[in-house]
Amino acid sequence: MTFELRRRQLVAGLAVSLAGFAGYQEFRGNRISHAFMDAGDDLTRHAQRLLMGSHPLAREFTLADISADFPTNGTVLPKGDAYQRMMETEFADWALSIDGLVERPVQLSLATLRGLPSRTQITQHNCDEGWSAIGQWRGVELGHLLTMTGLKHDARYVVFHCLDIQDDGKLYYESIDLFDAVHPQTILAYEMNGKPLPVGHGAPLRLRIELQIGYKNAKYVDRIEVVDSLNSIGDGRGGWWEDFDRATWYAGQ
Ligand SMILES: Nc1nc2c(c(=O)[nH]1)N[C@H]1C(S)=C(S)[C@@H](COP(=O)(O)O)O[C@H]1N2
Ligand SMILES: [Mo]
Repeated sequence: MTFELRRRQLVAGLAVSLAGFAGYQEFRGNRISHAFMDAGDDLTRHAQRLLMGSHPLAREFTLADISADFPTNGTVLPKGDAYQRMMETEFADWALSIDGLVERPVQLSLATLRGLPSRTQITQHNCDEGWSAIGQWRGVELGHLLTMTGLKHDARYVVFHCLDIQDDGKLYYESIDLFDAVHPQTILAYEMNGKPLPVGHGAPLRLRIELQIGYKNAKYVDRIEVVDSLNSIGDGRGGWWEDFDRATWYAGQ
């Protein structure tokens, strides 16, 4: 039996034994239907959290491993004049807002973000539609930004609001818990493969969350909101894909 198989069995076993406690914790205050839909998802996550303890890193690659052709997926050009104008001015008037349950809300220009300490990582992106690609990302650690703003005591989730409207007329968004928010490879990237982040890949700023799959990596992020519950964001399932297609909220890989 491979290590991976044994690990999966252990996780599954733990998930069952945690059902009473973790289930209660997670589902208090959530809608019942969501609780049932996401039960397996949440239990796996709780079990993984217990097993991990600290912060394992996603595998990082070398420059030679970078994919010659990294596909784009989902939105590749946000609709509307506002984004068009931002492109023309190279996002000079764009700013990232960080608000919600933070002590010091901020607005950060692209120049300011570029001036902050940065992290560069070469990682593999896995889209659940069945493709993977390796790219190099440079950006600011979300943990660094949240240290700047401070967190209020009831802060629990971080929501990434994006500026692209999907075909159902709703804005793309995603969310993660604080555990993933302070993971060292969770960055807001403004550079890909050594160049400014291309429009197709989410310019001027996108989330890279390397322990989760494709759709969690929100592109075109212009607002980060810290909340205590996801119930009142969108349809309450934690992300556009989660609302639209019942994708799992915790997409750890
Ligand atoms: N704002 C926004 N973020 C998004 C999407 C999107 O349509 N809009 N698509 C998601 C999906 S399904 C994937 S696989 C990745 C694709 O990122 P890429 O275009 O850089 O390959 O972005 C994710 N983030
Ligand atoms: Mo995806």
